[in-house]
Amino acid sequence: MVIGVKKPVYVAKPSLAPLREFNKYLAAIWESGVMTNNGPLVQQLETELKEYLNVEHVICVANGTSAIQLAIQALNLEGEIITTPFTFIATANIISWERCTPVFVDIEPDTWNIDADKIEEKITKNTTAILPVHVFSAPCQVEKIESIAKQYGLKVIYDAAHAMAVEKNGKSLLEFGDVSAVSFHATKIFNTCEGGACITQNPVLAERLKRMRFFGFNENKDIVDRGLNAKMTEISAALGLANLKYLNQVRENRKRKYLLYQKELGQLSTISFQKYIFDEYNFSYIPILFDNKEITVSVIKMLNANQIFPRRYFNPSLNLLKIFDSDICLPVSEKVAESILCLPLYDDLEEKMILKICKIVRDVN
Ligand code: T4K
Repeated sequence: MVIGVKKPVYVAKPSLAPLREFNKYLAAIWESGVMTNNGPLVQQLETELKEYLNVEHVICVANGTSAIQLAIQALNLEGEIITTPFTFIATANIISWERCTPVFVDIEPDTWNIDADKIEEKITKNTTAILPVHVFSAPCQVEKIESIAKQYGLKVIYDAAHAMAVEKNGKSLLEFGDVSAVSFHATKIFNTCEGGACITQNPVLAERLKRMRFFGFNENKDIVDRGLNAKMTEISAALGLANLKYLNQVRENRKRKYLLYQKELGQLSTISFQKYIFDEYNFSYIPILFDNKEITVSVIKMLNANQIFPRRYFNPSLNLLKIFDSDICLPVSEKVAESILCLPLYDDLEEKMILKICKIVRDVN
């Protein structure tokens, strides 16, 4: 059955401020000629993000992957890093890229985040850190993870790529851990085209992260540390400044659309939604878990036939990838990864399209 759909509908589409607002910042760049190297717009974005999130230090960087990379370097990590297999490839790849070993721990069956109760059994004398992901913005068990980390003297880096604009216990979720690494990629709820940030409450670590993203230079351009080039450009910062003004609006709008999906699909006995706490979620994705892989594949086929392109975030479970040389079986993650599907969700996705998508999903089930 193909229901009339003209333009392709993708899983994501960037949230963009009105062009004229971006242009105002671009005009300033054209005037000054300052395009990069931690210029005034990057500094302004860091200040505005700090205020928006109510956190101590925001260090804007080139992308979410380099935010994790810098955190690993700044904390001098080596050996084994405990992480989740249910995430985007970037999380485990950057651990391995930094010559550390990702050690996968299975996930909770309802939140799909790392199962904190299974972390301790994977800690060895070589473990230096825990790197959980707040997947689709649902907070991990941050208190439990903090207490394990304290007990064993481990560092904690949160891959908070999805977790912009989420609060837990009245404070930004990004305050937890030694560093939170956020992504501002084009497909994220808040975007700077490519971009990301390290968030930390630790001033010494913040200074190190700033140096390391800039070849190891200090403010006087003395070379005082190791480093790489992970700077955000002024053009990205300009887009961020324009987009930040709309972030609350974008979040509210996505929440409405998410809830419409939930209302339309909630009665289906073959699906479940991620478990989340209403006020601790940013509704930037609409992940649906089907009972089995066969239904997921049939739904994808039928949506594709209607020019609708959902995505299997995150399939496969990363422990199954040969590149990580891990021969363990993680049944919960493998099962979730096999049957998960993220449906389209973005600002100008029309309600009638959501209703169509839900009808197709219901018809297959
Ligand atoms: N940790 C986690 C948990 C992450 O999810 C990610 C990234 C990272 C770390 C790393 O952060 P970054 O280094 O990327 O900042 C997309 C994004 O590229 C990636 O950032 C994101 N997670 C991941 C979940 O989704 P793909 O491979 O699905 O991208 P792509 O190009 O297939 O885009 C998906 C859809 O979005 C397209 O069908 C159309 C739409 N789109 C895409 C782009 C690039 C647009 O409308 N405009 C665009 O410019 O990874």
